[in-house]
Amino acid sequence: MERKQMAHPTYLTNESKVAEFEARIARGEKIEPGDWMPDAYRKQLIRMISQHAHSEIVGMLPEGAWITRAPNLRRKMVLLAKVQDEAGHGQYLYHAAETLGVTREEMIDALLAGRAKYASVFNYATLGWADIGAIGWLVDGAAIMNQTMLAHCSYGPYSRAMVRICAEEGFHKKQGQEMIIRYAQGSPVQRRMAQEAIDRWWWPALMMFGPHDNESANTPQLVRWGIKTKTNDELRQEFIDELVPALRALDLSVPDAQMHYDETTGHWNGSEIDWDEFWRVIKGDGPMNAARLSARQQAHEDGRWVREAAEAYAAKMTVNGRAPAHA
Ligand code: FAQ
Repeated sequence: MERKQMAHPTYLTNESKVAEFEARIARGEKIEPGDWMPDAYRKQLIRMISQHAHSEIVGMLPEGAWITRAPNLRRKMVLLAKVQDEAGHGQYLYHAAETLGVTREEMIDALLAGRAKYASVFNYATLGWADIGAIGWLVDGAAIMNQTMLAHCSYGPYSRAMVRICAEEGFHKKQGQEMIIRYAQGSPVQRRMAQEAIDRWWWPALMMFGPHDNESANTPQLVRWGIKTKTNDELRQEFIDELVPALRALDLSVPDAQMHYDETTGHWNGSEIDWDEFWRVIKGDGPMNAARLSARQQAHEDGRWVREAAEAYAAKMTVNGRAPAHA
């Protein structure tokens, strides 16, 4: 389909450009990289997409720790494929952010210097094998809820990346759910493993959706510009309403004694998230923040020779105008 020409005559005032930009969003048109956009829209997208990319990359660490300890070949292959998928998601997202004018080096530097945020959930430890199942079902499940919404966002490259990522995340969630179902129906030890994993990951998964709407500084602008079409609390409630009955059907529980079904609203309601813990983890003081950052710094250092080799190869290509001959 032919896209609308977005070049703006220079006589247009900023307000009229914003009005036209917002009218495009209201008509459901996608904003594409070369199109005019308010600075704040560009900044919000760079912030969100780069944080999202970092989350995919750091998110490989808790699960990656179990690749060598997977209990059988099938589980090992599935886990390897999943972790590899997350690396791919990080790549799509860094590319999507680059279309907005930020460089990959700037984003990676911010992550490695500890200036960039990434999803708080990845600052918790995977203490048992069933945590791999709980991450798939709860963490990927929460990520999908948020990303299904983002697949409809107003920025073309981000929304298209989300379509692809959600298709893969769907399998991630299913493998985790299948694992927990198996263990819930298995031996008493397996049931205990599954319950302990749910207990560990329930609250961090709920925190993934971000602060309550009245504390969420970015939501009004993101909703106004069609980046978010649902709020943090709306998505968190959808997640709770899906997960609580599904876990109860397996005779598993969530670690919240207050969790109950409210007949009048038709929703499951529990107790309040520990917001002090949430902000502490985001500010760098979670159980695994230091370990995650140093693992990424080490990986970057270990990859230095690859970057240098690629640069040397590219420089030689530029000098000769053709690929260097292989000895
Ligand atoms: N963790 O004003 P709001 C995955 C920050 S992908 C850390 O409400 P907003 C795949 C927030 O950035 C998971 N920081 O912010 C996978 C803001 O800080 P800033 C990642 C958080 O943007 C699965 C401040 O708090 N998904 O899991 C968190 O409106 C398994 C105020 O918050 C995405 O990134 C948090 N939980 O809403 C991989 C999706 N919550 O920048 C491996 C895209 C809030 O102003 C294994 N992002 N903050 O200094 C989003 O949808 C949104 O950015 C939210 C936050 C919903 C995360």
